[in-house]
Amino acid sequence: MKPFFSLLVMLAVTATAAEQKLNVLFIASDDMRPQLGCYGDPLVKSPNLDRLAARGMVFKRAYCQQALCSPSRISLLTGRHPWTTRIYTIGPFLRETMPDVITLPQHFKNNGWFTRSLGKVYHVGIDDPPSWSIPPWHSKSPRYGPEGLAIQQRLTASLKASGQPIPRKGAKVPRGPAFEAPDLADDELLDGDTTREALVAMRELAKKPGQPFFLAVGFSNPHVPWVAPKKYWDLYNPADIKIPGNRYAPKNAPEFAAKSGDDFYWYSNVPQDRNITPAFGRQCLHGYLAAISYVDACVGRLLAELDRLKLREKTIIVFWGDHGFYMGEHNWWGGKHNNYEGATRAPLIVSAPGMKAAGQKTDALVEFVDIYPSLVALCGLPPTKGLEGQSVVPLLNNPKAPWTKVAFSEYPKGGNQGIAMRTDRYRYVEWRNKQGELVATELYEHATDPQENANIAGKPENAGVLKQLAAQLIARKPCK
Ligand SMILES: [Ca+2]
Repeated sequence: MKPFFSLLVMLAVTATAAEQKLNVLFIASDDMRPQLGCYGDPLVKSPNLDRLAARGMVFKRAYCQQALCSPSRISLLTGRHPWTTRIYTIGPFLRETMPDVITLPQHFKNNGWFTRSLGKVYHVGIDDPPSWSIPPWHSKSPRYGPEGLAIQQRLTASLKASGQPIPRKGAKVPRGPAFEAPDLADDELLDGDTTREALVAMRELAKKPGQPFFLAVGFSNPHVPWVAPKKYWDLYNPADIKIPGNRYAPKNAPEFAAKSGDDFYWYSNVPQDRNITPAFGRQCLHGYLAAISYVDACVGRLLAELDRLKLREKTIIVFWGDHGFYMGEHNWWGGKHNNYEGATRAPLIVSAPGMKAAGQKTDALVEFVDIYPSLVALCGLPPTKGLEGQSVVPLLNNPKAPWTKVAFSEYPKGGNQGIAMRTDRYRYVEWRNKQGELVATELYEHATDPQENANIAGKPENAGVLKQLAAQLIARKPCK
């Protein structure tokens, strides 16, 4: 073949490959448990996420690898469990423990995709510049409406007047109330403004059809404070909102393990004696639901713009929440920070052009580390080393495809390290001290106790199953 002709052939092949490259719209929400219409919740109003579910796959049993923002996100975005990332707290940058890791967006970037981050994708302030083609964008709009801002300003002024420094993290940061219903337009608050900027970004990207993109958009709701424009509060009748019945810790659970975090009690209107009355609890739930509906509306605008720009058939959409959340179950309010079902199970919806099982749901147990290899497979990227998950593409085509995975989550608590393993039937948790000695085990049987109200690890009749689960946990291995 003559060199000129061979160049033409090469250009044609490259052009075809470029046309086939799928975009990724990667949408994160913060502290959103799977309380959505498409997950069977009767009260919440989530029409847009339900529409996404109708053209995608709902993963009914998807688990984060640690129920805390930054460790969960770093695990998902590197495709590695926390036992490999070694990041269990909010603070470390991922390069501190994994200097040469290739993150999910970085792998796309290295293969010619334009990668962008808007809002909370990595934990704010703990980002990873090599992941993105241009620096991450963050809105300057407030999380609070006028009431919350006034309280924050008052607290800040009184600290200044007394000559004290203004703390930037922890319990003493000047905070407003746990919820607020300002009568504002969506875009006057943080998540609406992030959406507005994401629409601008999408329009820019649509002008370059040969340039595939990985656009990550992260929302801060429904993380406390639950601040959503009043119209989202008005979607709910307070009389319909019920607080959970099991407001007690799981029976026979280790005391150090059966706890949530303290951060909810840092907000200005939360009773400092931690006595959350049913009336206050209902207000909190109302706020949480409103915050979910606000995120839902933001997602709806992203999806509508994708349609308007005729990008839907060329774009994979992944929606995920970074971990689960307790709203009064076990008397954990504003609760994550543990190894239980409610803290580790989170929403995951995937819509991919050409998937055969669009509109269906799967019971397969999947982990958030599975997202990275799934997107690699869907976009035909070359393999990258060290991924610990498994592609869910077979499930996108058949929700009952053969699937043998179990889901692991981790949490350090009380000086011990807990590894939870969710199997089809059980949640099994091992707690080991710094010397690696087993100090406690937990076992919950989901067919009879879906709320995990009683640890049955100590029952003699469970000795056999405990032994079997212990062997399975110890034998855990990365998939590849
Ligand atoms: Ca979070």
